[in-house]
Amino acid sequence: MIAKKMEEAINGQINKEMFSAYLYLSMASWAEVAGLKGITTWLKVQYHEEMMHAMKFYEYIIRKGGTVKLVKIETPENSFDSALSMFEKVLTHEEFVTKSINELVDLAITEKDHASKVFLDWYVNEQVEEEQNANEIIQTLKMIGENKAALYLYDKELGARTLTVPSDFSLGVESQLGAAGAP
Ligand code: OFO
Repeated sequence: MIAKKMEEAINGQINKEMFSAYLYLSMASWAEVAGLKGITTWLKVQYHEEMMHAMKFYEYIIRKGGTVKLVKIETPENSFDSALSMFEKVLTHEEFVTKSINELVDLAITEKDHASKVFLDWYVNEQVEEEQNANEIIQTLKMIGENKAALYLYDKELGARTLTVPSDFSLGVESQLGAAGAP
């Protein structure tokens, strides 16, 4: 059984992960209209990753005999000044998510909920990667500056990102991730 406090906190995190998916899909639509095809692909992959993050939490609550409670998702921003300012917002958002994951870990520790602590470790590691990805893209976009040819090439490079998580979660994300060999 999962403690009520932890169940509530994880339900809150499901909403944050789904908002992340919503935000990245919104950013993808802006990039698509701006002609940044590679960045669009990168963000759509990120959208799917965020849905996977939400579904991992969903399945954890169910496995622990808890109740999933979905609430309204906030409206994401849909207009950005440039690719650089958009990725700066990605980083700010991921820092916010990291803080939220850390708070869940703190709760697991104070509640002596070892199962949740072990489960949350996956997200702690994932957040290191999320922030690193955003940071690297920001650094590169800063170097590119106003150089349109360089932006064209970098956009192509970002478009090589492929989806390594399932987009159909109906069979349960853990089993599909196992089959796909993903973390
Ligand atoms: Fe779920 O890691 Fe990004 O938000």
